[in-house]
Amino acid sequence: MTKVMNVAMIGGGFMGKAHAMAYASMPMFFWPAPAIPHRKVVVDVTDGMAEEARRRFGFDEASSDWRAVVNRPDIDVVDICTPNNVHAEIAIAAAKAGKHIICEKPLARTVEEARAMTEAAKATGIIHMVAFNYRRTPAVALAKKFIDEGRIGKILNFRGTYLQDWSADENGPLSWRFQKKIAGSGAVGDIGTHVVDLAHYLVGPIAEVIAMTKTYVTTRPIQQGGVDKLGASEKSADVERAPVDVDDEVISMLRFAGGAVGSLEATRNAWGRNNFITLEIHGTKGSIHFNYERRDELQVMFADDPADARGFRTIYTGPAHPYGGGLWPIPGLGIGYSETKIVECFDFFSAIASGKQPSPNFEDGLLTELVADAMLRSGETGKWETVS
Ligand code: SOE
Repeated sequence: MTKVMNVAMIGGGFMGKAHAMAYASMPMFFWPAPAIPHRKVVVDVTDGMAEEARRRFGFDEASSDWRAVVNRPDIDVVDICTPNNVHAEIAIAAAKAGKHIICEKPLARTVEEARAMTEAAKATGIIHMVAFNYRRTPAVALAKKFIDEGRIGKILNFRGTYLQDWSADENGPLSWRFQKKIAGSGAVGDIGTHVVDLAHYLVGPIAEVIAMTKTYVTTRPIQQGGVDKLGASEKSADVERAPVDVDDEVISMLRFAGGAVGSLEATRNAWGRNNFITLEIHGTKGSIHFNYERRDELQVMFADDPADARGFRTIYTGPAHPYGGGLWPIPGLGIGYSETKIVECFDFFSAIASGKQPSPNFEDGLLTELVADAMLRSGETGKWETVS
């Protein structure tokens, strides 16, 4: 009989929605499931918010006391879907209580916090994972398969972008994502780390970076209410403004430990770009291109194709590709954000069932944090910074 595991989800916002949906759906896609996640308790800031999240996301219980919840003997998994400032405190408490942990990205605000979380997790032998979901897109996993099989040869160059526009309007509110004490950094931590995670997954560790960081919107209207307001909601030109103390953009060059070179750009201020995660990877025997806005597709060029047939081909992911057995039976039916979260959930519970750490785990999250930190340092010094 497939084991039922009780989940305590801390945070009932946008990410809470994505994770709750994945808990409900994962066994419907991947059957037999590695475990059945049971939505036991959801925690939010107030009792009222927690109760609303309970009803909406289908949990048995609601609470506003995460400390009590992570120490409950009937909880198997702690899921951290909060803003970044409480990741470390919750994860360390959950690790000490012996709970398996899935934590939203970025792992932490700083390298110090990420290191403390990693040490706590390793000390108690729990399974731990960071929710960098984009590597769970079947087309990205297919790119990884081609690279691992040597189909595009030795990797020479990686180009990664993550462009959005939800913060381009200067009257968008000063949410926690623009406050260093809560977020740690801006575009670097929020979305640049997704690209770093993809670069680590596909190419290998980044050893050195040089980066420019820039803040375009230096003050924003003070946010009314505590909810994470992404994008268009409640823009206001006539409320008091307060300073933004994080970056709006990062542009970085990369040197990989394995010899490849690369670049990364990330901003949430690029009008017209919604979730524009692009990867282009050149190897000695071919190239790969991926754009998340067309996430069913992987474009691949194999240099050993006959000269008159050379060019990028488009592969629509489906049953023949990674995770295809669990997802939809025909290519092109449509992979979405939800599917990436369902696959992430499957990989997390598979890791618990097998007792083997998944990737990215907290150690991988710490490595990503080290790269982000080097980019932020380089943004100040203007020099190449070693990832250490
Ligand atoms: C905002 O930039 C955000 O919600 C990120 O925090 C997520 O990680 C990304 O997947 C979608 O956009």
